[in-house]
Amino acid sequence: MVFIVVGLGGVTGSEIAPFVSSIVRELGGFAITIAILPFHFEGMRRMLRAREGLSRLFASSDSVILFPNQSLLGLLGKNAYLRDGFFLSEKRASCFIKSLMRPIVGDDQPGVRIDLADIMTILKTGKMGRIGMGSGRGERKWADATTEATQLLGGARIGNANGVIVLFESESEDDLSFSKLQRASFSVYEKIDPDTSLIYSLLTRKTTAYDVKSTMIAVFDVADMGSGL
Ligand SMILES: Nc1nc2c(ncn2[C@@H]2O[C@H](COP(=O)(O)OP(=O)(O)OP(=O)(O)O)[C@@H](O)[C@H]2O)c(=O)[nH]1
Ligand SMILES: [Mg+2]
Repeated sequence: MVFIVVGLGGVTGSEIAPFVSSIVRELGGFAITIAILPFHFEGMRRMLRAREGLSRLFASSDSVILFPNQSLLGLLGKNAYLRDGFFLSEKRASCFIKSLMRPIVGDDQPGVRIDLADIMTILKTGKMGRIGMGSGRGERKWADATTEATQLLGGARIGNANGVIVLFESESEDDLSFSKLQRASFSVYEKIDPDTSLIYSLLTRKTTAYDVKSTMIAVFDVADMGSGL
C-alpha cells in the first residue's frame, strides 16, 4: 500500500502524481492518492486544472481520497494566513494516514483492530473516498460522532456509499464491552444502505479530548462525487 499526497491545481503535481500512481500499480502496489483540492479564492483556473488532474488520478490510482481545502475555511480564523491554511491541510492529510494505520500497527492500544486486507477490500468498492470526522460525549456519543462525520463528507451522501470504514477512538476501555460495541456499530449501520460494506475499528486511548472520536472513510463511485470540492 503506497500513499501519494498531492496538492492539485498547479502543473507539476497534477501531471506527476498520476504518473507516480501508475508506476506503483505497475509494480504491483496498491496506490492510494490523497488529492488536496485548492481553496476557491485561488481561482477557477486552478480548480479546473485540479479537476483534470483528478480525472487522471481516478484512472491511474486504486483509490483517490478527496481533501478539499475549501472545507477547512470554517476551522481557520478570520485573520488566518494562507500558510495556516496549507499547514492545516497538510495536518489533516497526515492525521488521516496515521488514523488509518493505527488500528494495524498501534499494537499497544487495546481495541478492535482491522488489517490492511480489510482496508483494501473496502477501498476497492469504488474509486473515490471522502472523509469525515466527528466527536461525541456522554450518552449519545456514538450517534453524535457518527452523525457529525457523515455531515462532513462534502455533499456526498452516506446512503450512496459502496463501502465505509469507521475508525473510532475512545478514552475508555469500558467501550470494548459487547453492548458498547453494538451501539458503536449500530450508529453507522442505521445510516448506510444494507448493501454497503462496513468495517470499523475501535481503539482506546487515554489522550482523546472527547469521549469518542470518529474518522469515517466513505467510498463512492466517481459519479456520486457530490458537490463541495
Ligand atoms: N498543503 C499545502 N498546499 C499547498 C502548498 N503550496 C501550494 N499548495 C496547494 O497546492 C496547489 C498546487 O500547488 P502549486 O505550487 O500551484 O502546484 P505545483 O504542483 O507545484 O505546480 P507548479 O508550481 O505549477 O509547477 C495550490 O493550488 C495550493 O492549493 C503548501 O506548501 N502546502
Ligand atoms: Mg509549485
